[in-house]
Amino acid sequence: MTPMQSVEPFLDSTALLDDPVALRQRAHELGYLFFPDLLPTAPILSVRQQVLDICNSHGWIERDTDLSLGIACADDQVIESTGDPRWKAFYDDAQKLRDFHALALRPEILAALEVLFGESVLPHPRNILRVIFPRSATHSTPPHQDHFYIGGSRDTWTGWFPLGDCTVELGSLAIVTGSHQTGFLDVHEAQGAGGRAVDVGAEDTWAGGDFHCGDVLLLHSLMIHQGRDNQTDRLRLSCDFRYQPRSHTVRADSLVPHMNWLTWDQVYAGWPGDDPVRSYWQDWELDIVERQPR
Ligand SMILES: O=C(O)CCC(=O)C(=O)O
Repeated sequence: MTPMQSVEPFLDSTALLDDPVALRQRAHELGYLFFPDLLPTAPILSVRQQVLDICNSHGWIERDTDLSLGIACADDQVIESTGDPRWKAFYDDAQKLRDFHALALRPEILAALEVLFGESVLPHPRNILRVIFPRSATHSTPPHQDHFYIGGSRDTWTGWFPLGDCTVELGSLAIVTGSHQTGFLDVHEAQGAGGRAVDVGAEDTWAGGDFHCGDVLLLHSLMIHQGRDNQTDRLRLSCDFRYQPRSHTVRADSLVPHMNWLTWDQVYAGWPGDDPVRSYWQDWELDIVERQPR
């Protein structure tokens, strides 16, 4: 984790949800919107339990412990960014969880984004789950801008929230307040999710803190942010969901399952045929562009 000299608490924007002009002004100034308790806890905790069940079936949970605590097995680690085949085996199972994908479509999140965008929302179906092992500090997500990975409209926003309570020690998310105004920055190779980082200034002011289950952080695609080190003995579970105004350009790879290891048919194989969470974007008129070689 890149050291952070000064970390302020997130500013609560809940009161602005009834005031589109003020909400957009806040989003423009800060590059993020924080909504404590935006989501009910029950659907989040249900997904948490389903993910932990999969973690357990892959041998990632310490024996004879309460599964709901997510205590990681003490003598092993599986890290997404290292190319460990055990990560792919786990992730293919997790991507098939219907309730995980349904979380990205929660009406509370879409309503907030509709106020922000002033138009209908395109939730990208490429939903991302992160499971961060303890003792993996060298692989904490480095400072980056999501636009590098998402492309398409710069007015794309990420919804980040943990599956359960997430203290700073468990490794919550931190952001450089206002950094979206610096534009799209050069990247260099780095360890951790994504494998690329941007430089941050030693004097930059960060925002961060503990997350309670149900808190949601929305951040602009140019906002610099990083994962904090997991200093506990537990797995840190979190979601990254992406959203953009529906009339804006979207890159084709934002519409396929994250990592592109599975097809939608494979993801949906065990879901009811008429489930509204399946292929919900297929009949929308979208401006889709192909990814250009870097
Ligand atoms: O959860 C994390 O550690 C960081 C995730 C993130 O920043 C991202 O996927 O863009």
